[in-house]
Amino acid sequence: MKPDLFEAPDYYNLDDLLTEEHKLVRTAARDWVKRDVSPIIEEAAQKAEFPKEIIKGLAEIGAFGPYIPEEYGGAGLDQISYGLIMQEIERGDSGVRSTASVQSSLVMYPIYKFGSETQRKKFLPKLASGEFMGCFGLTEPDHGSNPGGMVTNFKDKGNHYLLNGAKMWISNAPFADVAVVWAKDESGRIHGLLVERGMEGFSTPTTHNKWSLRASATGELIFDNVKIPKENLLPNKSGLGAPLMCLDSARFGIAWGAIGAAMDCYDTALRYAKEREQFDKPIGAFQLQQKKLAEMITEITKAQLLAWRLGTLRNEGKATSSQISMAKRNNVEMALKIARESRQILGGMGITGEYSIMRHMMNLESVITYEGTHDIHLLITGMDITGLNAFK
Ligand code: TGC
Ligand code: FAD
Repeated sequence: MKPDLFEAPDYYNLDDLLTEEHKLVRTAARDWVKRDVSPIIEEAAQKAEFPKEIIKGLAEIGAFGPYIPEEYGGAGLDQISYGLIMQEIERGDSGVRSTASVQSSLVMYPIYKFGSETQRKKFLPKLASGEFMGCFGLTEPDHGSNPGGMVTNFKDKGNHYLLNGAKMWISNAPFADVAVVWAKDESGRIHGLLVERGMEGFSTPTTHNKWSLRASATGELIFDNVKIPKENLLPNKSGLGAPLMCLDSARFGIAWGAIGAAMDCYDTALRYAKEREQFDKPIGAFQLQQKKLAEMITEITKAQLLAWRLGTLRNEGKATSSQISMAKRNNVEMALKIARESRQILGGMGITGEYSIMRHMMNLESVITYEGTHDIHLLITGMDITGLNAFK
């Protein structure tokens, strides 16, 4: 793979909207990605292996629990810092950002928000340092967009719960030490359970043959009469709203992360267009290529503004779920379109692993599907503006 020459575009001087702390956090993440991710990520993706050696670095840049309070090992940062970290990581690879999203928003967040003090103290510091890795089991083979229909369930056996069922498409599952699993009790109410590796009847087979997110490990979670200690139930919230609150936080991170992937594609294509000559001049001198590049930077700038504003709303506790859906949907589609256009600017070179673009493009096919598909987010916006529910 070519050396990482990335220079971040900032067409509207959005850096002026950031604090010194935001910039420091971003610089640390950006430098780490250049030093520790870019040199190894293409080979990891080609081999379809999660590069475990980056876990320590992810913890050091604050990517595990950026907004979780420091007393639990988190970085105690605001939402814009969280977004900037996700942006920088996904600039390197969406699969690496997935690992961080899951650990932070889908594992640490529910333990922090819905867990007991004992659960927080037991798990959060270890998750923040990367000593423990976590995963989040909501999706099932027959219940993806409609998680409320889940069939995974647990029964109260007096001194423990008995868990049965299966989850699929679970990021980090193959190596996770703890899984936050959503399952129905005997009355059909959804609860979160902490399922630990080594519990009898619990297995995590790896999902193979992915053409997308190849550097992220995906797997299933199988529960065959797993005895769950009662203290492993998250006590402070039940119902589908609990996992959906986690998804709000992760979707916010994706809205920022996708900008990173888009920036990397644009920056690569811009450099290539200025260097590559055909018909005795740089291809960037042709109006058709300029149109592509000019539209890309326009869309990136709009996405940056959307993400920044959403971050300020999140900091004030005012962002709605449908605002988050709009940003996730818009920014991921924007990134995917930019990846496809950038790929064309590189001609044949664009399909090789010499450049990051094709990897970003394939990764983004998962990003536009997980955490709520492109269609689902559109319907969430539709429901919000019309007051009419298309899901029921
Ligand atoms: P509905 O009846 O509308 O709602 C059920 C309850 O939840 C409340 N609620 C929310 N609460 C918090 N945040 C939100 N965003 C919420 N949305 C709804 C709602 O008020 C209600 O509460 P209550 O008290 O009345 O019970 O639910 P529904 O069954 O009609 O479904 C709505 C729908 C379709 C929007 C929802 O199911 C959905 O978002 N589906 C998409 C599923 C999804 O995103 N799955 C993601 C799986 S995890 C993943 O992909 C991780 S990838 C990680 C990585 O690698 O980065
Ligand atoms: P389906 O729900 O079957 O959807 C298929 C198609 O139908 C889509 O185009 C969808 O938009 C459309 N559709 C569905 N319902 C409607 C409707 N009402 N109106 C119109 N169109 C509709 N899940 C987890 O729980 N944890 C994880 O860590 C996780 N990681 C993932 C990692 C990867 C790489 C992938 C690919 C997925 C991951 N997921 C995870 C699962 C992901 O959230 C689901 O794939 C996603 O929610 C869609 O569910 P589905 O694949 O079952 O598609």
